Amino acid sequence: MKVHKKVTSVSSLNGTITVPGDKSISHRAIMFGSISIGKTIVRNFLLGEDCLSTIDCFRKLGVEIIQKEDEIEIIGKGFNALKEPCQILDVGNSGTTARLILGLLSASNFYSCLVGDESIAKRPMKRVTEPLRKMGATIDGRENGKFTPITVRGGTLSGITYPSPVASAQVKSSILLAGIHSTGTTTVIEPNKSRDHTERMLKAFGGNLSIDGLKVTVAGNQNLIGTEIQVPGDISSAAFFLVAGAIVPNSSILLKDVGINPTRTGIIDVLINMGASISIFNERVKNSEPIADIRVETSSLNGIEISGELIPRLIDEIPIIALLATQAKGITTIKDAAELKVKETNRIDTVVKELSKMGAHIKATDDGMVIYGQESDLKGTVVNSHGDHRIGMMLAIAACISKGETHIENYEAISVSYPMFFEHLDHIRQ
Ligand code: SPQ
Repeated sequence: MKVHKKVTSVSSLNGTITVPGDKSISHRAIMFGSISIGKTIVRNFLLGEDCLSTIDCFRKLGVEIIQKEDEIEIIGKGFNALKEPCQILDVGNSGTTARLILGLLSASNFYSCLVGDESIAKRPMKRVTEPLRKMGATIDGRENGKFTPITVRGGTLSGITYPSPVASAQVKSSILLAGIHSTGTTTVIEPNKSRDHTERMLKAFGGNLSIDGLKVTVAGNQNLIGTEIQVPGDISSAAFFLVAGAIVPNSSILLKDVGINPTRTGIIDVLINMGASISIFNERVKNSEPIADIRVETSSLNGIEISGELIPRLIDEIPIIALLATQAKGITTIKDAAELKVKETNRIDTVVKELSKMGAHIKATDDGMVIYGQESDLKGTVVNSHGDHRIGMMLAIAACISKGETHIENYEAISVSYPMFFEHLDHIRQ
């Protein structure tokens, strides 16, 4: 057997966890700090591999970034001080780094080349290279800019109005980051609302934008000012323990300081709609991002339909929601989620394949999956994350309610977003 992690069933999960900083916000804090003038301090930064790739890329662009554990200091000298990198920019496994940085590189006054790992090489980049070319960017890449490696010859861009075919925060953010360094105004119109951390952070760094429903507009040639950012706990990491608390018998878990931005809280809506015992309290706002403490207890659950505008609000939580649905009474249907096919893995295929190995009754559809809950008990076996952090964590929680031992191959992928995941699980397991 390859290197694997053994996880056995638990009798209950009890205790308090402070999940690590939000991945989306950590990436953006480095990027905004790097293009602003003055010092930026980022506290509770996520030290996951993806966000470390973002730091590495901006260091290669000449930005001074000092790391003291999870506090990051960025000495910003403004967008125009970014330098032509003499090395290739390697985004590792991070789609967010790749797509957002392409917006900035397109408006730069230099040449750059971007690569990533095997998974990144399969992820669609045309969704950003196409609108950036419309703004005037000179971009080349494998299959004419559809995939990495991608090269960019930066230059002067003009603002555009772009109706995005997908509800994607990465597409929206890439165009807005190019837009604030273009001439004229730039507008992105989404089919459904995706996470709005870029919009909130632009304001925190002194930038201007206007939001009208699904339409976001920024003025060109903006100068940003460094600031202090406190990163909230990542609700996408908390989701694994929210589900664990609901499905493991005799459990009660308190999750502290979790980001509850409404563009990310689809998982809470799903838990409530399925009948979970969950309470949200101590609500407050830091750096224009709302946070709260959340308690979840063992619950009796019912299957539901999950579709439409809810999907972008929980897209990264669908693997763990699929596990949740195996423990609910009746059928859960997930629709309108074809975007799952272009994540770190094809998450429709990997979720169905791995949960089926454990005995779940689950079927893939074109744009989601159907889960027949409570049809059989899950059993431990050899499963595989396929190099996808969210699949790895979902399988570890599945192992907690499965008979016997589960062996998770490629579990190391979890360090992309939650390096302390197994320590936190051990801390509350009984
Ligand atoms: O960064 P990456 O690899 O794309 O990470 C994922 C994840 O599961 O952590 C997606 F696979 O999150 C994306 C998310 O799905 C992070 C993100 C962001 O920070 O803007 C937005 C979402 O992607 P998209 O394509 O819908 O914009």
